[in-house]
Amino acid sequence: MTTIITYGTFDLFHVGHVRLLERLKQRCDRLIVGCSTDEFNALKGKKCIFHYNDRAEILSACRYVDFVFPEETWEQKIDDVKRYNADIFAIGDDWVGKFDFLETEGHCRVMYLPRTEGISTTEVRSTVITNSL
Ligand code: C2G
Repeated sequence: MTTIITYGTFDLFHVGHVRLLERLKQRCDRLIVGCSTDEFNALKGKKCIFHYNDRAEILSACRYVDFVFPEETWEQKIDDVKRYNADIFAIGDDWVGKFDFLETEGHCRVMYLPRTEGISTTEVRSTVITNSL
């Protein structure tokens, strides 16, 4: 039983998010996702279109995702890895190197997967705004 843990905002859920979750589920038996709360996103300088409850419900409805929990701080990852018995921490390569400490300190393996090019929440947001003018 291999468990992968990942994190993200997942606002305006798009094919880039779907393909990342699909590739992660191909590498494990159980995929657990930490979804950033609105308060934590404010710390990240992000304001979402969909609030936490909606983003978490959308993630839970994705067939690749087995469990969703709130991501409230940068510091909670080590505790989460232990709590959920995660074997692997994985995330898109826009974060490459940022979470290597989880492996070097012996908590779990770390994996960065290539992002899906040509799609992002920021682009979706600006396309919607442009098209509604
Ligand atoms: N992603 C992707 N391809 C895209 C867009 C996003 O593979 N075209 C991946 C990102 O690399 C990330 C996940 O989808 O692994 C979620 O992306 P975001 O919602 O942008 O997450 P972010 O705000 O970067 O939060 O503690 C870590 C943070 O919570 C990550």
